[in-house]
Amino acid sequence: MRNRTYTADAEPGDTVTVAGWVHEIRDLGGIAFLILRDTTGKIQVKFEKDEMDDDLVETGLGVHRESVISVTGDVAEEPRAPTGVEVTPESLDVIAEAEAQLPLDPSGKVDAELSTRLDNRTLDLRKDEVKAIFEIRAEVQRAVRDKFRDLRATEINTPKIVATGTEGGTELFPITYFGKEAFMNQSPQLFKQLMVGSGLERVFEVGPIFRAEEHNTPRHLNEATSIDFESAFIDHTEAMDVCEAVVKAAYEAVEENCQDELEALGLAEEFEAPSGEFPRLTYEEAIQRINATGELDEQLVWGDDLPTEGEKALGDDVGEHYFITDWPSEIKPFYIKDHDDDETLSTGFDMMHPNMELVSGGQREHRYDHLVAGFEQQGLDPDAFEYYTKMFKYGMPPHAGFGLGGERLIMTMLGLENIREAVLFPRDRQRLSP
Ligand code: ATP
Ligand code: AMO
Repeated sequence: MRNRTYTADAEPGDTVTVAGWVHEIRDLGGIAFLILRDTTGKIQVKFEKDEMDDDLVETGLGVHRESVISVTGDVAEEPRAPTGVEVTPESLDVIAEAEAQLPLDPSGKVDAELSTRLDNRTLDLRKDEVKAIFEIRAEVQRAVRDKFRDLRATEINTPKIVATGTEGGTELFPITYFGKEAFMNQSPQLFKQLMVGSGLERVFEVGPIFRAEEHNTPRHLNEATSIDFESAFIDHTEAMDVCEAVVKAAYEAVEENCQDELEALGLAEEFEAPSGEFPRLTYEEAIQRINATGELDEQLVWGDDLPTEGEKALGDDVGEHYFITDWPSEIKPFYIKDHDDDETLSTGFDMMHPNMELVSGGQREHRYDHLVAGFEQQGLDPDAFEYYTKMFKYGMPPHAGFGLGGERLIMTMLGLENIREAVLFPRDRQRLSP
């Protein structure tokens, strides 16, 4: 529609054609109002029954809620109208009539279960507070990309159909690839590493990862968005600096550019970008602090992974984003480098929101012999990874990086109770469609 005007741009004195959805019809007798909604907002359309064409009034007031219409008419100031202006229609077209019964109520007056909402995402995203999540998600992705670009990183796209897994053998989705076994990629890990040895040196990717997680939790997806970064000639502490800067940039962009969306979510008052440096705790300090909270039935010992309740207890204790560094080597993957002066200690790190883990990263093992030995130690066949390991023989610089869970970032930023709220069409054990 070339001549369409967004409702937010309709100024008093203009003659406009506005198009959108019938949000509400209020018939007061002699006068009636239709509220038309588009992506920019809402506008009131006024019907004065005695003064207007009967057909026009009948069509306008007879149309079902959520039908798509266009209205052409003059815009005038009207203090009693919800947005201070209204349109007096000269013509009205019903472009796509909606059925009278809707599977969910986009006005939000009637609450719907999350599963009903996810089955009807089109209608669900007609609600301001739901649409706001995805406007914010888009702004976060823009801000993250801008930040990486400022840091001279090149955006890459790595394959999602792969021959090998990297993040533990049990969480792969197998597929058939022209008769061969293949998998959906769990992480761009090996590919992003291969690119730091290329002429690009510093890369990032925002893309899907696939994990056959068996458990059904509010913070796991089977298809998630990973925000990955990898750079030559930096160590794990510099990767942490980048990680912190990227997360802060995302918050700051939302604070600066998404006030309407925060308002729609009821967060305008409380939303605050993190300031100050994120504390960096060692794994050893972390387990001591968790044990000191007394929240766990059993005390943690060196070598234990942090259980969810442990992460929660520590998060409550720290009360802000923080890093956990110096993990035991045995619980970090083969591609993470150990400290030079202590083989039992890894350079791997996690970045935590008080409620959950957001990031894993570390300095990588770039020495060919050590890398191959690491595969063997983890029970992986180095031959299957030859496409990766061989590049470490031709000049692989020291490098470090991280993976940040995109949906977890949005979820924790907006205080969403379920990670599925941050995905248009989530994939979980029960949900493969839509
Ligand atoms: P008017 O003379 O301005 O058309 P009115 O006071 O004679 O309005 P009605 O026409 O019956 O009364 O309107 C019914 C209700 O609708 C009243 O409460 C009025 O305040 C409200 N109303 C009238 N016009 C508008 C408008 N353009 N926008 C919002 N509310 C309106
Ligand atoms: P990791 O496996 O810890 O590390 O993943 C990185 C981050 O991705 C998010 N994430 C998930 N989010 C939702 N649902 C899931 N099933 C899911 N799995 C992971 C989390 C997590 O912190 N290759 C390393 C990263 C690196 O070292 O660069 C990796 O994938 O927020």
